[in-house]
Amino acid sequence: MADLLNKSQQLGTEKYPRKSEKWIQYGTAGFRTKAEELTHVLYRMGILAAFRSMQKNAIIGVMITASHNDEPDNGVKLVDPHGEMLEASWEVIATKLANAKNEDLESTMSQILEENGITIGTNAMVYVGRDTRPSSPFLAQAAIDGIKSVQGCVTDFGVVSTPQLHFFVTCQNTNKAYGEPNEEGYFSKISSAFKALRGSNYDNGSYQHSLSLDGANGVGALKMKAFQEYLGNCIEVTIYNSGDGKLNYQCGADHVKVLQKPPQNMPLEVGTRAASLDGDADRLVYFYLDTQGNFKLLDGDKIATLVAGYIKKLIKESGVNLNVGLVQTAYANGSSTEYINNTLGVEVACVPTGVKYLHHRALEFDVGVYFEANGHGTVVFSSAAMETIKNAAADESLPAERNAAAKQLFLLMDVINQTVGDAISDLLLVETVLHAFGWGVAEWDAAYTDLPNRQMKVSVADRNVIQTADAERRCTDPPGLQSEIDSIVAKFNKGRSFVRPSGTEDVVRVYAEADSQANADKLAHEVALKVYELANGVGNVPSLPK
Ligand code: 16G
Ligand code: MG
Repeated sequence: MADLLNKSQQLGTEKYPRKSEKWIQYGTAGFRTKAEELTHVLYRMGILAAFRSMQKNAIIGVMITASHNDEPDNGVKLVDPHGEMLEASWEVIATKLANAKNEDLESTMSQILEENGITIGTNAMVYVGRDTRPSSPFLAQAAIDGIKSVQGCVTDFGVVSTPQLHFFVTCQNTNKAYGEPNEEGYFSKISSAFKALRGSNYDNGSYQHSLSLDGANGVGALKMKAFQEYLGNCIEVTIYNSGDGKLNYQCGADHVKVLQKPPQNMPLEVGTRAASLDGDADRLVYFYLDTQGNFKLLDGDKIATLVAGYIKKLIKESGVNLNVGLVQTAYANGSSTEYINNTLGVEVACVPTGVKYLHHRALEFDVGVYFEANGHGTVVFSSAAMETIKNAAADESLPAERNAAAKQLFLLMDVINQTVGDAISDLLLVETVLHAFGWGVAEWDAAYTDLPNRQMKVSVADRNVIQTADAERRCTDPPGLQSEIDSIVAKFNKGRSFVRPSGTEDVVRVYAEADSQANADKLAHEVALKVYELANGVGNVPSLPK
């Protein structure tokens, strides 16, 4: 073993050395920074994925992507056996391995093996996937070399969306009970359920089976194109920003959500239903121009409420006894939470930002719908719920209406990629619900009106001086900041604001909502100034958003 680790260190030092002392941390979405600073990290994460696979005796995934970030950035995250994010205790181990000095690589590896009771040589199998960034192939090779250096086996899926990789990992680790671990398996599972739900009437009421899609010039555009072969003509998706331009540049779900404006290169006519994916296709937002030509955004909150409402209806109609819960973060628009409580009558939970928190909380419900306002989310069904739905769908002795609703629920489970938020699967889910309700985009939007809101960033000397509690809704440190925020908020009608350190960028984020856009801007600005003052702001003093 010593010999093997020694050779692995040698290859690491020669081919993928750590070139600077710069500290790097496994954050909310793995490691993410300039691609050129990541080669040693990728090699080491290959090693770590193999170790994790040996420990769990299961397939582990390595996804190379920086999601919605610009092209010079890249990143890597590990996918655990059930398709979920890497366990928190291993994030610490990942950070330690990534930052080990070149000459300490071998000893750090030995220590990880020993502390986690891992015997090297046990079969390790790692699935590797990457997004379309120019830096991704080289980084993927570094990861593959890392895996092989400790005798792990690799399946390289090439360019795939993040949720596809999660899907493949889950399929293989469930002995294919969840599906076939390849692209064909993914496309055919989702598309056959989608087509069966749609039937032969592609349009219904105000719903028309065509939409415009902004592919963010990323992997989602490629995969949607390939998907169209399977979907046939039951839905017409016109793809813009389909890969000729720069990844995420002036387009993509993050751009649309944060700037609240349409992507470039997409003609938008009044009433046309349009959607944006992000760079690795795990986020989705919708938008349209209303009859006055105003840009209207339908974000993750709108998707969550639409989907939860539909699932609740089907559960009721089928007569199965299952509870539905909805999980949000502090970023959820206040109007959405009010609508869920007062109109939908669905239990709602709030958790800190980051997919792992939402996913785990959602698993506590029979049927858990989770979405971040930024458009990342999915629906998870407990095994008992899946069994109940399956039985009701197969039970022909049920009254026809109940059985039909159960059959729809059963099919709906296959449209959904339960392993993680998946923009393409979510898009087909939204389209299914709109089709079933006979709704156009305006009817969907009419459920509730978002409170105007604003997000700002503040640069501070050390963002970790901001500590939060209560699912990031309150700030416990630095002392006095929360009471200042409280008194600012109190001046605004329907005001709400919170601050939190970003998990992906070196900034503090400020969120504010109020009764008008001008007030939301003003509230965000006043809070940003307080953060700057009390948390050691650096650089320019925050200015009022334009
Ligand atoms: C990451 C998270 C996303 C979260 C975002 C917040 C995962 C896979 N992704 O992209 O869920 O919304 O970070 O970023 O967990 P921030 O901490 O910079 O605001
Ligand atoms: Mg993403």
